[in-house]
Amino acid sequence: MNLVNLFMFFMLQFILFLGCSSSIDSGVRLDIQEKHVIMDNGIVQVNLSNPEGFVIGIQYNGLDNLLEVLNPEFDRGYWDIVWDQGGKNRTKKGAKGKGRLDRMDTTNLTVIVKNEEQVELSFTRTWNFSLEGKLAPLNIDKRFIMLRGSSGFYTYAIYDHLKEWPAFDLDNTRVAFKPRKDKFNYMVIADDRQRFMPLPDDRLPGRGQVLAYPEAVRLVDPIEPEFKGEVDDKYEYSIESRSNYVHGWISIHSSESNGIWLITPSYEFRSAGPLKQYLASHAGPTMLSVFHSTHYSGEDLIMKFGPNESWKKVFGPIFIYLNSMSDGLSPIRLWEDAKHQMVNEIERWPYTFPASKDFLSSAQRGKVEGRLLVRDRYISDAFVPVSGGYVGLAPLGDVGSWQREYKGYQFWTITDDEGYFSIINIRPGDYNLYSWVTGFIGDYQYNNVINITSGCNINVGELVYEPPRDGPTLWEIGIPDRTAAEFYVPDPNPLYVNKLYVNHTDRYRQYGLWERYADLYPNEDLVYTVGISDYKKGWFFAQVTRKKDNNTYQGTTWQINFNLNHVNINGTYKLRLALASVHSADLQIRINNSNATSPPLFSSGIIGKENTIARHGIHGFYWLFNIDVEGTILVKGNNTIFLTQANNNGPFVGILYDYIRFEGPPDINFIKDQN
Ligand SMILES: *[C@@H]1O[C@H](CO)[C@@H](O)[C@H](O)[C@H]1NC(C)=O
Ligand SMILES: *[C@@H]1O[C@H](CO)[C@@H](O)[C@H](O)[C@H]1NC(C)=O
Ligand SMILES: *[C@@H]1O[C@H](CO)[C@@H](O)[C@H](O)[C@H]1NC(C)=O
Ligand SMILES: *[C@@H]1O[C@H](CO)[C@@H](O)[C@H](O)[C@H]1NC(C)=O
Ligand SMILES: *[C@@H]1O[C@H](CO)[C@@H](O)[C@H](O)[C@H]1NC(C)=O
Ligand SMILES: *[C@@H]1O[C@H](CO)[C@@H](O)[C@H](O)[C@H]1NC(C)=O
Ligand SMILES: *[C@@H]1O[C@H](CO)[C@@H](O)[C@H](O)[C@H]1NC(C)=O
Ligand SMILES: *[C@@H]1O[C@H](CO)[C@@H](O)[C@H](O)[C@H]1NC(C)=O
Ligand SMILES: *[C@@H]1O[C@H](CO)[C@@H](O)[C@H](O)[C@H]1NC(C)=O
Ligand SMILES: *[C@@H]1O[C@H](CO)[C@@H](O)[C@H](O)[C@H]1NC(C)=O
Ligand SMILES: *[C@@H]1O[C@H](CO)[C@@H](O)[C@H](O)[C@H]1NC(C)=O
Ligand SMILES: CC(=O)N[C@H]1CO[C@H](CO)[C@@H](O)[C@@H]1O
Repeated sequence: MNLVNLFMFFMLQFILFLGCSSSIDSGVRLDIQEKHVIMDNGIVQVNLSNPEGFVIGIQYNGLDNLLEVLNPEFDRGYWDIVWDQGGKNRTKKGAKGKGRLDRMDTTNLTVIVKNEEQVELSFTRTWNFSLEGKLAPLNIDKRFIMLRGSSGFYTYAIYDHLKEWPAFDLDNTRVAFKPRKDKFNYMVIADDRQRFMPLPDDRLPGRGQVLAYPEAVRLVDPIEPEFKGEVDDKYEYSIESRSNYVHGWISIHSSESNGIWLITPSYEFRSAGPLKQYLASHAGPTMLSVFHSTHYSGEDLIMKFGPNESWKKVFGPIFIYLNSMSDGLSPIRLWEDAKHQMVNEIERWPYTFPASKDFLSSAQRGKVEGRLLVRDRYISDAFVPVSGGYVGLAPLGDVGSWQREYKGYQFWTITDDEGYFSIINIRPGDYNLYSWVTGFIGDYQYNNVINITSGCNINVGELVYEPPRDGPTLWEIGIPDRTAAEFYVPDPNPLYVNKLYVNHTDRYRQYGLWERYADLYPNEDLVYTVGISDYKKGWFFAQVTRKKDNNTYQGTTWQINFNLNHVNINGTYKLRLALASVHSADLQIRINNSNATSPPLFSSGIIGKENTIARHGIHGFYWLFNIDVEGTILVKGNNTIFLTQANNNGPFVGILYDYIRFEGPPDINFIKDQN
């Protein structure tokens, strides 16, 4: 770095610093009016409606309001739930029924903390039986916190369902912010996922043309001509929980830039573990912190509460962070600054300042540590330390149940190079310990229940994961990594491009790839020959239906050809099918039998409601099928496995494979040699 660059660097740091806290530090002030309440620390001023608890204004850096002033006050910054009555009383059936949207407007404001260092407000509403069928049977407590010298504010909420209250379903819950569209034009959700965004107006009839579903719009006459011809679809911007710590918007105009960011320092309160995908930011401009949803999952993730079931959960706190720059240089530095702030917030987790007794401090939480080894005897007899494996505590359940779990909290970490892990800040309670390891199939679960108490430090010692395995690998297709990303992902139809994902590692996020299968395989289905085909090119990432001219769809049958030099007719072979996602798929497997109406060796029945294909996901839920193949149906020489996806009900039906393995019969000599 030469001197000029060094000087520029310090100038930028200085300007950023100025932008964040240039005002006089006068502590936090609170001004309660009849219809609204203002929290103000001299840096940020937040205006909330009283008593509904909507964020109606964020004043910052000389801007009167960062939120969309054209929207009604309830549609700028708010918590919401989508819910329905439980069991037979549900009015909208299934994942397609949207439930009822409730913006969680509250009826009572209480000042919890008020001093120069901190203000904490509580907006509550209390349920009783006179509200049955009208409001979700929940007591709601929405909190807003402002700290001295802080360039932003926090929000969290406590949902409480009492035991004697009626059954109900909770489909979705989140916090939403709508920054103003005349300012915020550049969206950042990751280092390699950021772009100038179209306006909401561009999506309207005349400017936008709705594609296969309303969320996907082709921009035919956008206000900014540079977006013409692109597809805008919020699902192209979803993020896995494990990567969803900060995202937001920058206003890039002339010399002045502001950033507004959602920082989520922990995903302990989000449903369904590290791999669950959530919406984040998208055209609007919209900025969401989603805690629970059915996206990429379906009905299994409708939260269901039965009669006589009590439940209480704390969502958040999350931090709404604001930053600014006035030097006219690269505004992308606001993203770098937001990431620094994210690191600060993660380091301070669990926060010390929230006043609710339901949010637990670090001292009230416990710790689990140990070491994870993997042993797959047909690869190596050794106990191999797992590097980069996910280890987590989640409520009690079966193997792999964490991916469908939503009522409790989950605490995950990643093993180091030697396999050691340490999970800190776990809320007291009973948990199972779960894990999965990239490169190996299946799920690990520790035998014992782990009882976390305040201040506990439990060492579970060395845990050994022995993945499902009966015999040596005869052949395999793909990588066991719970995604279909390693397979062939086609280029999009030139009519449906999002320029962000051209030449991008996430090329699967393009719209309409499901139609590319029929372009590549107009009549004959995919045939894969072991030893000759390359799965990176020869295995289409999704087994989708094929559209015919008359707007009907066909199921498809893929073939895997493989050669056996000898067959043990007395032995049992094993076909392992790991799936990365399914949607209304009916998978039938036949071996050396091309008659698609004859009884299959294996049939899944119709499974999955994940809607991953339409949502441009590369995975949904993880599925593993282990199928016995008797040696008597195999032949020396060429054999064929027929994979039929029989359901032809529309374009979004199908299967994303993760990994396929064919194992020989257990090798007696092999086992003897090893022991
Ligand atoms: C807060 O919002 C209300 C309603 O829009 C408005 O009347 C009031 O002036 C705002 N207060 C401040 C300090 O911006
Ligand atoms: C509002 O909250 C305060 C403090 O908790 C309580 O005294 C008051 O009764 C509540 N009012 C209503 C209408 O619930
Ligand atoms: C039940 O809730 C309604 C609406 O908030 C309220 O008007 C009513 O007073 C409540 N009834 C009781 C018994 O608390
Ligand atoms: C359905 O609603 C009725 C009337 O409110 C109630 O008595 C019944 O318990 C509810 N059933 C379920 C399954 O929640
Ligand atoms: C709910 O609790 C009541 C009272 O304890 C009991 O009579 C009823 O059977 C319970 N219902 C269910 C579905 O457990
Ligand atoms: C876990 O510990 C708590 C507190 O000591 C206790 O109440 C609970 O019964 C324990 N659970 C189990 C399964 O041991
Ligand atoms: C994509 O990458 C190729 C090869 O690196 C390059 O030739 C092409 O111009 C790139 N396309 C775009 C749109 O960036
Ligand atoms: C659609 O066309 C296919 C042949 O491409 C034919 O088998 C099928 O019967 C047709 N379906 C309808 C509903 O016309
Ligand atoms: C299969 O089992 C039969 C009866 O036990 C035996 O006679 C035959 O040798 C076995 N064949 C092979 C290939 O192991
Ligand atoms: C296919 O299997 C069905 C059901 O087993 C049978 O009725 C039919 O004759 C078979 N077709 C052929 C060509 O073998
Ligand atoms: C077996 O399959 C291979 C690869 O597809 C092919 O080259 C060979 O001709 C086949 N042999 C027989 C006997 O069909
Ligand atoms: C013994 C047997 O049925 N072999 C069949 C295995 O599958 C291939 C492909 O359908 C057939 O050609 C073989 O005859």
